[in-house]
Amino acid sequence: MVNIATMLLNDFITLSKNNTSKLAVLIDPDRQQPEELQTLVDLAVSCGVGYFFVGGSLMTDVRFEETIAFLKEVSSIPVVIFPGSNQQISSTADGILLLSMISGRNPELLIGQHVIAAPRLKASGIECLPTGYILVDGGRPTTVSYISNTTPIPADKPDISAVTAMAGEMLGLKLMYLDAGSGALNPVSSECIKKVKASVETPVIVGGGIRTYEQALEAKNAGATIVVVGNSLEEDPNRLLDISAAFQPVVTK
Ligand code: 1GP
Repeated sequence: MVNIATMLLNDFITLSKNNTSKLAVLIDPDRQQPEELQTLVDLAVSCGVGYFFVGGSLMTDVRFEETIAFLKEVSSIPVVIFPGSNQQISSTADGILLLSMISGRNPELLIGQHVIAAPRLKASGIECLPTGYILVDGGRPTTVSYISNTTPIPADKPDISAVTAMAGEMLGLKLMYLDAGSGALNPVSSECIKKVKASVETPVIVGGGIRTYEQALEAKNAGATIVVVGNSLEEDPNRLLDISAAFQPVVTK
């Protein structure tokens, strides 16, 4: 039997090899109003969104499970956990980004939390997508920079992000996630995305501070395999109509 999480990883790899991209909508159950979730799902389905990412930094267990169950019930868009803590594990999801925060030097986020989570992860049966999580300075402190107690990589030092990703790949990580942090003032630059993409074979996920069609298109054109948008859609789900247009196939006559 092919495990769905393996299928996800293979999908990401295929997208990356073909230099194509998909949009992921990040849902933070603590910030998403339950009554608006159905609207967002309907929009996501009609806009061809590739993935739902579910996670957050300050999450209650009940809302987490409820949100994943709801998403699985009402759509066939794959649900991927983007965990903010070792408590955010659910076998109902299709996969989990097992994040090692390789931009930082906090041992808890490099390996400590993973050791705590490992027995639950194994018992849950969910397959893990080993991901190098690279936090890049987004112009202001974010929840993730504060909670993780790490220093983001300077935005104007893309070479540091690139060699960090290289080391992560050499350690066996299968995906790289370049994140400016939720609500960042400035998204990760296209120069940084290009350098990381050129330095590794892995798919590259990019998020943090992407609020517009132009920013999404820029990340996509720089080589992002998955572009993640969260905050902007919490403010106005209808922005998805505009942002998702960056991922529509180009029609040529
Ligand atoms: C944050 O990459 C995600 O970890 C998405 O960021 O909420 O700013 O879109 P936004």
